Amino acid sequence: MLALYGHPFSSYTWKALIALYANDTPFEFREFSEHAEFVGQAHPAGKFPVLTDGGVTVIETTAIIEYLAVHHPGLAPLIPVEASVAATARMIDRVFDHYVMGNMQRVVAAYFVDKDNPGAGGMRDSPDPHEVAAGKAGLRRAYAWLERWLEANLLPPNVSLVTCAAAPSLFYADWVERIPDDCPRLAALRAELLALPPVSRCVEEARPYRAYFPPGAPDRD
Ligand SMILES: N[C@@H](CCC(=O)N[C@@H](CS)C(=O)NCC(=O)O)C(=O)O
Repeated sequence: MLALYGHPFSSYTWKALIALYANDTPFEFREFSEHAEFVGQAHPAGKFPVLTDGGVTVIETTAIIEYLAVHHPGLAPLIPVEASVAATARMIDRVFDHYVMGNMQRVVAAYFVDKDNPGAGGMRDSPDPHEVAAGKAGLRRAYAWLERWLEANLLPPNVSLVTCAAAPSLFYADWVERIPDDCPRLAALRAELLALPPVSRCVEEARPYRAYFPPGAPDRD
């Protein structure tokens, strides 16, 4: 039996959940805080989600999705079958993780006393302005790159690694730095992704926790 250790409001937990929900893969959800020692040992930085499959432990969401595609395949081909499309999916997955999720997390972390250990030191009275500005600038640059890429390229069809990475990163990044009007393709992609059943399920399950979003969750979505 599969088990996923994570939190319903965590963007990277969504990344794994979308893959599991898309294929109706049976699994047990375990709140990471109730298994803090296990998660702390399982990942080199104590990060979640963590997937277990019997005696196998898989960390890092991209690897979790690759693992699910191999060992628990379903109707949604999480990794596109054609090798060149799969290579593109992996490239775009990296772009969303590093430059959208990464910069969104940088802004959020600016609100924590200990940004490397968010759960430990509590919240600052005011966020570190340099970190907020740098994270937002990084997001604007990533948005512009993605808009140009979407103008010239097609995303893999169906729910794939790209969907899993793009949906949570665009969902939360837009809360931190709104996708500007000159990125209409990216804004449309965010709306399309949020309408997908496995993604809207994550949005609804996370709704009760919105008050905890450090920069303040906007009254939409
Ligand atoms: N590269 C990791 C990133 C995971 C990650 O950043 N998880 C966040 C939750 S969304 C986390 O564990 N934060 C708590 C911490 O850093 O202590 C992955 O793809 O799984």
